[in-house]
Amino acid sequence: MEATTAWTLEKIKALYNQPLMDLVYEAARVHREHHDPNEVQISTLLSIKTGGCPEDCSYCPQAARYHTDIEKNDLLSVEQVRSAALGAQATGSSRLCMGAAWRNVKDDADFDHVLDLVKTVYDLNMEVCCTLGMLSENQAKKLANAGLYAYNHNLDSSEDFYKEIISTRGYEDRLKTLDNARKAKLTICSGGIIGMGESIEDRCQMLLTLASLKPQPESVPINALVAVEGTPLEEQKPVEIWEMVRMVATTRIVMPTTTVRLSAGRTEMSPEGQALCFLAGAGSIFAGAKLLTTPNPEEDEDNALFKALGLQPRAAYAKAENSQRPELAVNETAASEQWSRPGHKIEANIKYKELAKEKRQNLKDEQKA
Ligand code: SAM
Ligand code: DTB
Ligand code: SF4
Repeated sequence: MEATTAWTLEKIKALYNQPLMDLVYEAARVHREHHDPNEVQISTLLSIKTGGCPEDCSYCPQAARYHTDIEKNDLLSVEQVRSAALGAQATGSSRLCMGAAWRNVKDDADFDHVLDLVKTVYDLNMEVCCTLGMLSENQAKKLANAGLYAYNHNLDSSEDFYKEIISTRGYEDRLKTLDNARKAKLTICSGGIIGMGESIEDRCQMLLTLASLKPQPESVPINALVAVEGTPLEEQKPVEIWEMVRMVATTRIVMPTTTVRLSAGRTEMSPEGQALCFLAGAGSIFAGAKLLTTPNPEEDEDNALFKALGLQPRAAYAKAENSQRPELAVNETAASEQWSRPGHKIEANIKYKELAKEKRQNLKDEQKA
C-alpha cells in the first residue's frame, strides 16, 4: 500500500482490530517494502528546561499545577548540551531531541539561546530535533536556519479525547504548529500516547489525522503512558503489550514510509514484546537511562536486545530522502555498508558524518547564493 492510500476511520479500525497475527504479518510486509528491517534509528532525549509548565496536560509530570516529584531546571548551557550530545553520539545515537516544558516559544533571550543549542548539536553532525511547544512560522524558520532537522509536536490522541486530557489549548493549535514547522521545511515528528483511557476509535482517529497530513510525518512516536504519581492519570493501568503491538503495526501500515518510534513506556515492556514491535514496524527508539523526567531502559539492556535481534543503528540523515529536505540525503547503501560491521559503529559514524557534513555545507552555500 502506498502513502497515498485514502484512509478512512473504518478502514483503520478494521486494520487495528483484525487477528493479531494477520496484522503483524501485513505490517512486517509493508515495513520491509520501505525500510531496512534490521536497522534502528537511535534517538536520545534531553530535557533542556524541566518542569514549571503552565499547561494542564493530564499525563505530564512537568505541569506546574500537579505535585510531582521532579527536579525543575532552567535552560541548560551550551556546554551541558554539547557534552550530553557527544555522550549520546558515542553510544550510537544519530539524533538528539531537546525538550522544553514550555507552552509556546517566545521571541526572547531564551529562544536565542535555544538557537545556539541547535547550532551546537548540528555542528556535531547529529540530526537535531526540538520539542518546545507551540511555535510560529517565523520561529520555525529561525530554528531551521540554525540547523534543526525535526520538530516534535504530538497530537497525543483524537480531537475528541484531547479535550478530556488538556484544557489549556486546543487540537487546532497543535495542527497549526505542525503546519508552521512544515512551512519552514522542517521534518515532522508527531504521534501520541496510548493508555490514557481513550478508546480504540480515538487511537485510530488520531492515526487518520496523522496519515491525512500532506506529506505524512517523517516520524511518529508511539508512547505508552507513564502514569506518574501526582498527575491526574496516576491511576491508569499499564498498557498491555498487545495494545502497543497493534498500535505500532497499524501506524506502520497507514504511514508506510514514516519511521515509527517506540517511545515512552519501554521499561514496562519485555525484550520479546519490544522485538514484536520491531517486527511490526517500529524502526526507532529513545535510548538513554532517562526520557525527559522518567526512567527508560539502561544502555546495556538496549545493546543486549539489539545484539540478540541483530539490529544495527541507523546513521544520521540516512532517511533524508523521505523528508522535506532531500538535499540532505546521503546514499543509504553507503551508509548501511558503513554500519554493517558490529563493533565499528563509532569509526563508521565518523566517516559517515563527513559525507553528511559535506551535503549540509552544499545546502548552506546554495541558501546563501
Ligand atoms: N511542552 C512541549 C509539548 O507539550 O509539546 C514539549 C514537551 S512534552 C513533555 C512532549 C510529549 O511528551 C508530549 O506531547 C507527550 O506526548 C509526551 N509525554 C509527556 N508526558 C508523558 C507521559 N507521562 N507518558 C507518555 N508520554 C508523555
Ligand atoms: C515523544 O513522543 N515522547 C518523548 C518525546 N516525544 C519528547 C517524551 C516522553 C516523555 C515521557 C515522560 C517524561 O519522561 O517526562
Ligand atoms: Fe507542558 Fe508539554 Fe508537559 Fe503539556 S506536555 S504540561 S505542554 S511540558
